[in-house]
Amino acid sequence: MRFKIALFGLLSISLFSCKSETTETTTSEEKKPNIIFIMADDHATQAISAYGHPVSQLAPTPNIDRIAENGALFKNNFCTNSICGPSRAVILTGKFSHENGFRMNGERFDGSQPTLPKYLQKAGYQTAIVGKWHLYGAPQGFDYWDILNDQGNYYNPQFIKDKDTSIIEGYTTDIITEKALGWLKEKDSSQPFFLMVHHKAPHRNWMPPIRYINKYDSINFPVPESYFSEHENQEAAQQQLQTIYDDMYEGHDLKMVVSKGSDSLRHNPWTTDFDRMNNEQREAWNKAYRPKNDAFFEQNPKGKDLAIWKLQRYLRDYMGSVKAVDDGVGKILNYIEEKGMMENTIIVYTTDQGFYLGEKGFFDKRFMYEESLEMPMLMQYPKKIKKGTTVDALTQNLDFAPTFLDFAGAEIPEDMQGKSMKPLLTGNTDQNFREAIYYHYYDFPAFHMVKRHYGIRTARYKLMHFYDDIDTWEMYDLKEDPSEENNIYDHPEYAELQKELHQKLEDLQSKYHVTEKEFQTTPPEKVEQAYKNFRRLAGENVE
Ligand code: SGN
Ligand code: CA
Repeated sequence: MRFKIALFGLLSISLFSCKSETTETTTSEEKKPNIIFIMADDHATQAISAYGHPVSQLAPTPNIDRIAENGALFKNNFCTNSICGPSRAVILTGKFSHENGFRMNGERFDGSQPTLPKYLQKAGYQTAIVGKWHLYGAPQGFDYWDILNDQGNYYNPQFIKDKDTSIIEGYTTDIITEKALGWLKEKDSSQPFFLMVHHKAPHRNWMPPIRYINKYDSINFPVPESYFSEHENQEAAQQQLQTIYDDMYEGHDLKMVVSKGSDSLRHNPWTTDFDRMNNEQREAWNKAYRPKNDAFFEQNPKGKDLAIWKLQRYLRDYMGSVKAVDDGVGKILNYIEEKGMMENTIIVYTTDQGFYLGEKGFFDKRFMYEESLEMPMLMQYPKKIKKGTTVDALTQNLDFAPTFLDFAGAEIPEDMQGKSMKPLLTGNTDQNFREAIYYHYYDFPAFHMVKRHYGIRTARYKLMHFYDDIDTWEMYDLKEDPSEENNIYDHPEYAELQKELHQKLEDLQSKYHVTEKEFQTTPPEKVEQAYKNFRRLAGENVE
């Protein structure tokens, strides 16, 4: 039987090898799966319709949802450190930030360490990455790479390939999709492949493609109940700078203009996102925004109405940017289907961390509260994963690398701290996959001024400690209080639970080798200066 399959494999290679990939040779049972890892930037689970949140039902993502329909939807997947570069480093290494050395944005990833693409290369894979990298330094372990410069821009972005930097005309999400398809068409079809497709969207400042600028104008998205929260007993939340109605830049983020009939933006500290558009793009952009900006002046909202107006503008732009990502996912799925490669290709959709769509009044991420802790995760692999699977276990981005290596039949290195999720996907549901996840955020003082903190989350409870220039504990019962507004840390009736969670936290810190050096603090004058700098950048009058 095996002989026949092998023979047919050979035959089909010789039949088709002269053509450029009309069908892939997927006949052998042993064939390693291809892996396409599509990751957006800051795409909240609330904005993916497969997750069922009301926001996403008004602006659905049918193509991303196809992945869950064809395979699995992870219901409890979390990041270990809710910020871009660090999350990417965790995905590449299967190790926590304190072990892979990349704790916060702006640091440099040590690319010489062992990573997932390097292990996959050893296992016989061709590896490629297109789109956002954001780890500084050239990618290592990739046979092919073509990456955005730094954060990238929505229009006419700069890409870096080998030693060349060039500006590519067009809309970034579409360009990244095209680059991914281009590589798929050209790669060597005799080897399995690992392709990372990393979008910039829907990262701040949420600039949709021209085709979707007006897409959601008539939609009123639901205003979260916690939109005007005063963050009682949540000192770190009281001191953040990521509230939509207080901290968004009216020009750069909200595309508000100085006066009726004008195209001139209000506060816009970096002109580069708009200045780089060509005349045609700029004209189409102004034409689309002018009527809605005029309507704003006629309406002239104030106070809470203005805050709600800002939320609507934010969500319409955000969902318009998401829509282009969804188109791109559809194109990749269609291509794989057309080429008959579905069966043997693992296709993943995820994002680097969760995001706030107005919950607690916030945008951005960083906090260990649910919206930014959660990471959407959808995975299909028809050969091994049943359609419509849901995974309830507590999984993390830490587990991605071990999972792919496991599916690729490669050994999982001892020092990876994550676990393979393969058993959860292939029917051997392990009820005890993980009792609690560990989280640690370091990026303070920095953009949005979210204090350093760490904590654990079990299926029902969360315990976290904010430190640096403060020292506060928070604890939540997610079943009773899913929006985390009632900090029960010092409530006497939870004293026993508090003790248990502290014990679990200590156990996890010791299991993952978290040492004293992870709890450094910042001199107060530096913190004060940073608050001033960010307020000034936001256009406030600060001496
Ligand atoms: C930029 C954004 C911030 C964002 C960080 C990190 N400001 O600095 O709002 O938190 O990136 O984002 S912006 O006005 O320049 O867009 S991350 O996804 O790279 O972690
Ligand atoms: Ca991000």
